[in-house]
Amino acid sequence: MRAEFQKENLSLYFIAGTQDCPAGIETVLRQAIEGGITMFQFREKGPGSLDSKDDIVSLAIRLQAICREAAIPFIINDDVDLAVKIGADGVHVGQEDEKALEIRAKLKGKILGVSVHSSEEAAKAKADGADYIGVGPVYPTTSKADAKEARGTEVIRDIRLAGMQIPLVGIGGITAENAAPVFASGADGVSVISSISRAQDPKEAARRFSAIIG
Ligand code: 3NM
Repeated sequence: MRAEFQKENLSLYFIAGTQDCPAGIETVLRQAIEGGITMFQFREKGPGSLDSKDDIVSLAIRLQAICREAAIPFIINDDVDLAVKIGADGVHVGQEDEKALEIRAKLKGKILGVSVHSSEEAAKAKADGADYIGVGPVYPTTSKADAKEARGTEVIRDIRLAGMQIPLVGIGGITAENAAPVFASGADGVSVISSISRAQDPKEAARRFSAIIG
């Protein structure tokens, strides 16, 4: 699977857990796929998320099936054991999660994404074997309680100015209306939770990004 990962998979990278989807995560994911998302990350975290491990596993399996049918990569946030158990396409971790280097060793042939907040963290993630990095928050977000201060596109530009060519998505507060500067600063894609997951019409919300992605 990892060999098939290309930066184009990052163009419109939808992230969600049950806590982000008032209309129901399976319905929202199907609609987002119809609207053109290119990758999905299951992130069951924070207030309103499921408590039961069994419920999380069975939901992950159902979401994975939806992604498989649509041939888009299915990534799990921060739970390497779950990803290995169900054969997910990859894992995404933050700076506080299990070390990327250790995960890389466990996840041969899978996609590894790492959240970074500076060009130093980006260089480390690349050296540790990340396939892509997420850089944020670009804009203020209400989807992550412990998000850092929004830095606009500054960190993305720093990373590119340092000559780093790793596949990169911007994250945090991104909507179809404010996504263009993220691409202009050198991102290969945008990661989005609420502007799709909480939209009245998630399909239309996803579709609105296509003009910017080109
Ligand atoms: N990580 P929304 S910001 C999961 O800065 C996550 O690393 C961030 O949600 C980071 O699109 C964020 O609703 C939340 O703002 C993104």
